[in-house]
Amino acid sequence: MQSSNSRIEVLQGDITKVHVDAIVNAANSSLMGGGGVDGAIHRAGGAAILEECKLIVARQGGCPTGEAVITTGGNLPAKHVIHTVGPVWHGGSYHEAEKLAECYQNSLTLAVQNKCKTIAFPNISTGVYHFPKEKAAHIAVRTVLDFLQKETSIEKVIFVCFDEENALLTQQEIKKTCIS
Ligand code: AR6
Repeated sequence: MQSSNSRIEVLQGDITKVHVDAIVNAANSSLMGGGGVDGAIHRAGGAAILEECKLIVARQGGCPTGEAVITTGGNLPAKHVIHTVGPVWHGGSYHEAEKLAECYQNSLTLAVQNKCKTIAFPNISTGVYHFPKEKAAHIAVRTVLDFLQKETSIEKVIFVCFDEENALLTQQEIKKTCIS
């Protein structure tokens, strides 16, 4: 088996352009779209994504913080979109760290269940939800590496960072967190 570290990489750019089995969306509980990466994914992916989100909402009534649901990728190069809801940062005493880790764990679990081997993540919660970027990068890398150690079916996890700061912080975390 390849080491966990060799199965993760960092790209700076737009997640809607990435060719993978699934991209992850930093959504909100309504699953009805929004700004940031959520808006970009719905714009690029087209109406089919929102249609599936509406069916999910009709079935389960939205998506709680930390959980994840999966839809088609519509017109995106990715086959699927995994929508997860990150925590809003309220200072760190409201289980924000645990909830952010759950976003990564539940998204990866859903990817495995849907036979996705390659998956791309944005820096969940680090935009309008104001999770501190360094803390978020630490949680993201640690959680993904832990998951990959136990789960061999995932071949590649790409952190697609929109801004340079997140790209650098994520790279640094990967270098620090050496698991063979
Ligand atoms: N590709 C990759 N990353 C992106 C892109 C993109 N095209 N666009 C933005 N980002 P945010 P949140 C980065 O605010 O903080 C939405 O309105 C961005 O630079 O999109 O989890 C939802 O509907 C940042 O690093 O998500 C929710 O209401 C990261 O994606 C709320 O925002 C996350 O920023 C969720 O807030």
